[in-house]
Amino acid sequence: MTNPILTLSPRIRATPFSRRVEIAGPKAYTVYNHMRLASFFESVEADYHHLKNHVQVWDVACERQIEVRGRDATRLVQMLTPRDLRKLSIGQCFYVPIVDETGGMLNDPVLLKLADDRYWISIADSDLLYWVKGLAYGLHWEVDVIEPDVSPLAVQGPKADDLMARVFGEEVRQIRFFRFAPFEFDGHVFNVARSGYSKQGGFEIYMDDWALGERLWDRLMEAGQDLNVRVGAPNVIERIEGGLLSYGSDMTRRNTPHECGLGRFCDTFNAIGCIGRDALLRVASEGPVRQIRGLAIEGDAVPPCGVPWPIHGDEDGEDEIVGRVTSAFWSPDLKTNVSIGMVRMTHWKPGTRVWVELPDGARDATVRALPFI
Ligand code: THG
Repeated sequence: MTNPILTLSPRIRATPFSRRVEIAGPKAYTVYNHMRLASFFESVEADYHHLKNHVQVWDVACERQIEVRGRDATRLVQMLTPRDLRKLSIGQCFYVPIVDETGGMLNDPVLLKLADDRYWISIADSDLLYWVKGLAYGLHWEVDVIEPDVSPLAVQGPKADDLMARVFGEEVRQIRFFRFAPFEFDGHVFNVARSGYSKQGGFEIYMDDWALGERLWDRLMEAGQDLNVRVGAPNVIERIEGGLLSYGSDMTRRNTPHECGLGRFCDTFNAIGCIGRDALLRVASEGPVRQIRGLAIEGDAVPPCGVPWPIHGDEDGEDEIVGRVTSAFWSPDLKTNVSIGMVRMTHWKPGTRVWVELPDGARDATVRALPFI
């Protein structure tokens, strides 16, 4: 690693692609599901422009899979989420809120149905495995819960289809959004989905044999030379503009899916057996009193949002804290600071003027609908 700000140890797990990522020289890493995740390479802004114009390969092995398998697999997975899984078919992905008994968000994974008795839960950054294993054990159901050797590799950007077609064949272009299918690579079969943590389009390859990681990586990089392929990573500017939330930052166990703007992924009434169903039926009928919003923050580029920044607003002539900003960055395309925060109902209407308390002073801001773009 070029800039050893992060002390490495086996506790911060390497991925099948880590040696390749290291050669590319990320300028920062973060830790996600106890695993390395590069933050950016050239600069956050340069990576952003490149992602929007070309194609990038991302080591997102940290999107760990929880495999749920067995006769009671469907029953157990339905217990985890208020989304109605009877509508999920084999070969399909669902973005699913996972909630506890109070309706609090535990994770916001992508769920893949591999077979009637087999699922992958592609998790965000929280230790969901223990919740699911605990339920399976406590219920004595016929189900196995494991973390398999699966490491997603994302190919994102407007040229992703062209690059993927060169490596996996023209048929990859036929994969529809949030669907997946098996594709062959050197005699081995990987699930390939049209999905990913960007709004630029692209795929995720569920690479399930550690030994093939570098070969797959090298093949993509070679095949994409004239497409200007680069190593990349989920980009904070692009994902804020696109309204993609980050679990642990933009939402925690203290938030319901409705507060997170994820009510459209809940069919709580029909999600029979779902943990937190009663709590969610209540909040769904009453409606949340605070909700995720975009905020355009005025002035020069903001510093990194390391701790939530209080949002202040006028309430009957008094200055009150009306929310918190949890993600923020300068957007070169929108020429303002884009941010995501939780905002109280009194101030959540787009266009509302507020001010944000940054570490280096106050900034005027305007509430915006998500996505920005
Ligand atoms: N892909 C996979 N696993 C993941 C992520 C991913 N696990 C961690 C993290 N990302 C989970 N969070 C999200 C957040 C948003 C989306 C996917 C995973 C997403 N949302 C789309 C949107 O909001 O526009 C589409 C949702 C839909 O319409 O169903 O893609 O990225 N494998």
